[in-house]
Amino acid sequence: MTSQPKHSSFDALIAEPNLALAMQIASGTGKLLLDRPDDLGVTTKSTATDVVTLMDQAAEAFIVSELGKHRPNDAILGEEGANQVGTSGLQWVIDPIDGTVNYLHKVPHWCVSIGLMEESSGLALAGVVYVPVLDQMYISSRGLGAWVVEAGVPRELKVSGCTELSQALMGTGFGYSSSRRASQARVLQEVLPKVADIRRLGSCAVDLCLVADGVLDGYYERGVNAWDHAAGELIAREAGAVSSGLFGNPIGNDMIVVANPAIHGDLVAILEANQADQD
Ligand code: LIP
Repeated sequence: MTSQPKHSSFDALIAEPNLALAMQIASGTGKLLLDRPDDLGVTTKSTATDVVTLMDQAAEAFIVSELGKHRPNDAILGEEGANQVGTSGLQWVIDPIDGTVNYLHKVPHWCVSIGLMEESSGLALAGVVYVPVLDQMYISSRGLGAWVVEAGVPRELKVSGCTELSQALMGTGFGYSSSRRASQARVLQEVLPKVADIRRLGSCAVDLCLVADGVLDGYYERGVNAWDHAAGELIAREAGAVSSGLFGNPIGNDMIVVANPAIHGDLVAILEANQADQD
């Protein structure tokens, strides 16, 4: 279980070269994605509801090419298949569109997510989550706090002060297979009566940034991948959130629970009591 509340200077944060590069690439990717063709070339991946568009692929190709120009020795892992080995010990973990279903349906909550990890430890070093439709750039670098830049104006991020789970607005998400969704519905049935309300906004990375901003009090989900949470989880922790899996496990595909420190333990307890890390 990790948490690291920090206070930071925005100037020190954006002077960090890896973060500055990630911001520049995320901004360029956002521009590319806002210029939508009429035909998005939709196909499916793991199930009939797991969609991918030509724009996911074009955006990933753009990010990989930009990283290749500026950081040729770093490894890259991307949702749409990028898997490059590096020699620097650093790995970029990218999701060109987190919230592809929202992108397809023109719901604004989709983003470009770019995280930088230390390969040996798996520690997140920097993260950018850019929401192009809302022009919100959420950023963090390890130890330097978390900020959002909205239409050019920076603001430091801080988790909510909610102290009662019964008052908490909780984010979650659902997987793409019916069997996974059935078990997530079972868990939801137990969580929903114990919180103020639930939001399913459709992007893990955006949900994590909303926890960082105190808009959501917490977020949990089973089945998300490294590219979904690499950047957002760092941003949430640097804004004061606590992050963990269940039963003492680290965050991962089985479960991610990220919430303000006052409610994280109670949320974990409900999820553990309902074995939410299993189908
Ligand atoms: C999606 C998430 C969403 C989650 C889905 C999926 P994609 O990512 O961010 O919140 O519930 O299971 O992982 O497929 O849009 O990149």
